[in-house]
Amino acid sequence: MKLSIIIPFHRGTHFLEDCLASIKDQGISDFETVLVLDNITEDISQIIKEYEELNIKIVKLNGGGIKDRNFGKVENAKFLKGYSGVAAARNAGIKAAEGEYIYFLDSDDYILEGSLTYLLNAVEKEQADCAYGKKSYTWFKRKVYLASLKKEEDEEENSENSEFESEDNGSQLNKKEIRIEEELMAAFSGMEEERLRNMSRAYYNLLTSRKGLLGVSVTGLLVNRHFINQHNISFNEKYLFYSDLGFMVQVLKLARFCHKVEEAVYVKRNHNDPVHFPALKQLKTEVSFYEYMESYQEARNLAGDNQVLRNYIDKKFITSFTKTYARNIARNSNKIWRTERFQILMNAMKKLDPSIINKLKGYKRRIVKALLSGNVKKLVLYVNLHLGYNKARKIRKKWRVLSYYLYQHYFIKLPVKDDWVICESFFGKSYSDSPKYIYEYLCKNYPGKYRFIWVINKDIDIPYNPIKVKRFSIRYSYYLARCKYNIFNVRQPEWVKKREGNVFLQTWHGTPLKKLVFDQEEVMAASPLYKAQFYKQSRLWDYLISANHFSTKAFRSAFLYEKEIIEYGYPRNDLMYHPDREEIAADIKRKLNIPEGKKIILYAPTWRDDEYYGRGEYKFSLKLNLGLLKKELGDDHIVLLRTHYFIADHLDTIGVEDFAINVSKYDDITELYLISDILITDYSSVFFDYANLRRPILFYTYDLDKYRDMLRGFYLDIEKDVPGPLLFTDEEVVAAIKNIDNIIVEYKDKYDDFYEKYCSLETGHAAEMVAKRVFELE
Ligand code: C2G
Repeated sequence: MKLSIIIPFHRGTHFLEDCLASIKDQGISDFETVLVLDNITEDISQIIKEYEELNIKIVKLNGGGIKDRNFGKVENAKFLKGYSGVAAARNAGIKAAEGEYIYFLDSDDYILEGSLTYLLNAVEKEQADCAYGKKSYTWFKRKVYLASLKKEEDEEENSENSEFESEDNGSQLNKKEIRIEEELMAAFSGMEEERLRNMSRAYYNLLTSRKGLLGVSVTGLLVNRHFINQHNISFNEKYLFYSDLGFMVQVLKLARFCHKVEEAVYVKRNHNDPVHFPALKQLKTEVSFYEYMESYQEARNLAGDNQVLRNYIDKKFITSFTKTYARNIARNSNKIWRTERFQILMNAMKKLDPSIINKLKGYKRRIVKALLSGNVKKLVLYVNLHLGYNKARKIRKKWRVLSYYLYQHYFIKLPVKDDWVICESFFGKSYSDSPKYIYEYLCKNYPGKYRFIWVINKDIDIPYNPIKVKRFSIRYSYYLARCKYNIFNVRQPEWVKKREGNVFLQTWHGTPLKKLVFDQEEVMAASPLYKAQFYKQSRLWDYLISANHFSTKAFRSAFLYEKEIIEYGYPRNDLMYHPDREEIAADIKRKLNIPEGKKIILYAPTWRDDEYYGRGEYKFSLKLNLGLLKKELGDDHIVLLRTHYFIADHLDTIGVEDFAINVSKYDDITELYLISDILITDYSSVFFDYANLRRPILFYTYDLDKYRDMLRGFYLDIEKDVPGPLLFTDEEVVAAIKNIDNIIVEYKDKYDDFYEKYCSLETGHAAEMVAKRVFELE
């Protein structure tokens, strides 16, 4: 047999499925998949059956490894219970393997098409002992990642400048690689140039990863099994984190040749849910420092007389010290860093070749010298100066850093004001949503009782004359620190602390159709830390509002929220039940210069996770043909275009100015609902709110399959449960509007059921009920 793919598996069947699917797509035949089960709790029988053709060989671990080690205090201890560890799993995998070659793949990662063939061809052709591919990092599941690669490819192809832009960087050596090549050239004099270049790239990849020694990994490595057995190379099972290092050092030291194959891509998938599926590196134990030091010393010994390898390992150690450990010595409140751990680091540093230390410059040199001379005070001083200087540089570049700095060091020490209330809606982008309605209720009914601060980034008038501050300004962090009450409808910044006496009211901003946070597998344009951050931030909320039982249930699972959720309906929906809503609507129409006697269609689509410029800035291209709509409906209709607040693109209404009005900048969408006769949306939560008016709703879902299956997943069966038709073309939209009276009749029963389920808690007094509850008013 040609190949054994070794996969250690502990938990996360959704990861495993992607991993196996990627093997299936390799188009190879003479291989086996050695799946090593390490104390699993999930049922995988169905998956095994489905991937029978992968020739799966199950190996069950029975103890040993790190199973009985004491890791001190561990944040996620439950994940270590009964776990033998990846080192034991890989050793067992090697033992069971029968292939000529071994490939290391982790159950939470996957590989791109053809990777194994490229690697196998390369080792055979070059008679190498091992081969190594490229690594790609993502937090997307496979389907989404492949689609995003395809999109990139298409865009590159379509781009006019592509021939100028797409210089192949893969084949060009960067500065670091050139230096490594030179070093190797000296070490392995006599080796053929081409081979040397490849060898150097393998060293580069395996030993110079950004992530320090922890980043040294066997994943993506194809290695000859006889070579492994002949040299007795194995993983040291006592390590939880650093077992790859020793293994890799032995392979590199003993391999006649290690081939680098650019075409073989190993996709390392970042975990975005450390609460349920932490990656190994997301487990924090008290022993990781000691394990690091031990495995580092062991790796040095294993490198033996191979000076080049040893130098790499030492340089990595210096980086770990200058980047992480020195900082811990200066800033960590645990004294152990300045005593015992300082000593251990000092002793290790003393063993280093002075020529490496002499090459260091500036800050790094100063702190390494301070360590060597055993001077803790000096080291702490240098680190603090360095960090202070960096902070000052950041402040010069970004005011928000200063604002945060003042918050953390000064404002937070001032007393909390019991009658101060800070309100914010959609990151200060508008005066709107539930915070607005709760605020207005309080101002009107309790004049003078509270002092209000509104976070608003633009210059607009707000009734009752609150103090206005811009988000992230210094005044913002001042008030944030001092207000007792905090009302907001999206998450607060991560650095906000909850002070004694603080009351945080999270109103949220919609009944969810699209799956949220922990119910969502991928969080595309957001940071991979999104779920972890969300979890931390939502722990600080005291009250969360929900408009219906359905939302309450969804928030519980999506936010892992256990505190009370108040189900009073949405304050922002009160307006639709206001006794004077007719007059209010007439005023809004006048304000917007809307001609009398025309039917108003509000088009309010949502954003797409995969179309973005940067964080929080999304693209939107209008798929509604305004020219056609104007031609067919223009005599008695007008359209209000309303993009989501994340959308950065401006909609083009040139040529249809008298028919389409862009109301994307209008603050409060509830006021727009009130004046509209028909709503067209897609997957936005706006229809849950609009249904309060019992007016017709159309769904222009031109990209339904992509949105539902690939990007988000829905809580509802959109094809069955929504109170209006799904439309896929402009013609269907036009026809539906012309036929709106029949649609109303057709959807009447469905609409009634929908209203009952999602709107029946609304009384028009949600703001009052929420305010009384949260502010403990009579
Ligand atoms: N919104 C708007 N204009 C749009 C779309 C949305 O003003 N064209 C506002 C509405 O108040 C809506 C809210 O933004 O209720 C949330 O918009 P969604 O499109 O639902 O998207 P998202 O911001 O992802 O909200 O649980 C809430 C949602 O599922 C998440």
